[in-house]
Amino acid sequence: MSLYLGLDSSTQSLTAIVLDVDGGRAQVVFEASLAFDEALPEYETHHGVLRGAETGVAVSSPLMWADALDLMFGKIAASGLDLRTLEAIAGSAQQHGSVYLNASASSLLAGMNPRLPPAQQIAGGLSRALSPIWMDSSTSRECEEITAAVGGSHVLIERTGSRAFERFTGPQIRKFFKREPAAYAATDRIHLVSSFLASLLAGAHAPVDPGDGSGTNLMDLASATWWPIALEATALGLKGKLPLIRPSSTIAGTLSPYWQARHRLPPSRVVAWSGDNPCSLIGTGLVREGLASISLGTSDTIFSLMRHPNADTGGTGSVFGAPTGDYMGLTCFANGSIARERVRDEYGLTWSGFSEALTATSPGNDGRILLPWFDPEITPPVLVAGARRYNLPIDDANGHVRGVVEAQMMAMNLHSRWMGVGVERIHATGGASANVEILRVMADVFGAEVCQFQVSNSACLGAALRAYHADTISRGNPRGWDEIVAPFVEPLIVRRLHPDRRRHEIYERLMNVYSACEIEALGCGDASKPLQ
Ligand code: ADP
Ligand code: XUL
Repeated sequence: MSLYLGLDSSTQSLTAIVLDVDGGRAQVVFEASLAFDEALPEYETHHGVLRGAETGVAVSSPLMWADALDLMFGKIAASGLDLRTLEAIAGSAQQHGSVYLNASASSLLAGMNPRLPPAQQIAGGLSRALSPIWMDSSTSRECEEITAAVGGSHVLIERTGSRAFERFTGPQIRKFFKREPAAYAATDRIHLVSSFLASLLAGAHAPVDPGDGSGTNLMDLASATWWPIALEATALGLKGKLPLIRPSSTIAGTLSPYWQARHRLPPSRVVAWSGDNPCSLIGTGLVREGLASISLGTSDTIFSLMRHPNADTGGTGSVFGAPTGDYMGLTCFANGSIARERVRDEYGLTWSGFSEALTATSPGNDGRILLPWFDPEITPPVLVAGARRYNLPIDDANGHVRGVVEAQMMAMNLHSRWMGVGVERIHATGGASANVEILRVMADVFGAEVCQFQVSNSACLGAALRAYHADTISRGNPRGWDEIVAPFVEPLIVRRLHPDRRRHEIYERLMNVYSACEIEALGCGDASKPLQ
């Protein structure tokens, strides 16, 4: 019996999954989640986020993430599991967010007192109190500056896999460098959320993996190294402040004496952490081409594995490194669960009322269309928030429920075509994948089979599987990804939804109308021509 721990520090919550692996078989023996707003109210976040006075700013507290780890280890230690066989720990984190540390951080990380919680001990190691996160859309100017300095968007896309996106770490670093030069100069190390939390566990600076490094606009995708031209275009002296980039299976260190003593844990291996989407790729079993996953979390994302980094020259989506050593295409939508919740709350519904409204309305929504851009949107880029309605009265609750879900699914379909994946099967994950009625709309819009999983946090499951995989490598007995994922992820499929041909035809026609509405709302062209 060997135990492997996966942690997922997402926008709103921290989740842990422990796998018990016996021979080739694995089962989930522990799963727990804590929501930041409720578990750590002193940080005053709303859905895990703090909004600044400046439009588009979205930040969160790295100290809150550290305290959440402590609370979670407390739960794991009290679970009754025999943790002496906890071999390895890996993690997943919200992508793009950055944590700024000064030169005292190394010694603070290494010398923490196990009698005290982590946050108060590392607070002095921060050179910036709050971390910008992926929901931040305040860096358009920096995106333009970086794009121009590297020689244009096509160059940035070709080298890094993405155009400059407001939420990506490079533009965020540039804004900090310009606005707070003294604090930038006092910064010794800039971590991603993933590498920061791995560093906290290991008690020493941990590397960034290519999956999360590719969400920075700073990494050369082909060589998985920092790209000097992008570093220069972003901020002075940046190279010396970034962690090393190392493969996802790298052992970053051993669980530090702090965590061992504080929660009576063994010296488990700490595996490099990655982003939540690369981890979800593993947790939904996408180690082969030709499948797609849709994650309905705080953000909605659609992604699939790529053997070759076929970047999106149109600039809609991104190519990231995958934990398998391959690549993954991804398109991200900011108005995911938060938009669904907005509609649910606006009309005083519960999730079951939301599902009933979907059942009570017809595919196509009788011509009612909602563009659910309640917050600034990433895809398509909408910097000034504001929902748009077509034939949809404001007091029409059912119309809004179907409107938000249909718009999200049609947008995902239209804006993932650049990946060139003929989607026959979609693996659905994220909190809202628990909702079968939402998955039914997904199946019908895509005309594809949709698989629902028993574990809705595939990022966390993927992290636990990464811990297992890296451990087999470090023991000199490596197991292939197929061998790790196939026997484990497939049995977790609890439901398969098949598309209805007639409904799919309705959506195929409606998608032209929907994309014309997007074009019209964006004011960017002739609405009679559909988006490609
Ligand atoms: P993240 O990991 O990005 O923080 P999760 O994947 O944990 O988010 O998803 C959390 C979200 O799932 C909640 O904000 C909620 O909106 C949504 N959710 C949970 N249950 C349901 C449901 N039955 N129907 C629709 N959405 C749901
Ligand atoms: C992906 C993205 C989001 C975050 C959410 O590019 O910005 O999916 O990773 O945690």
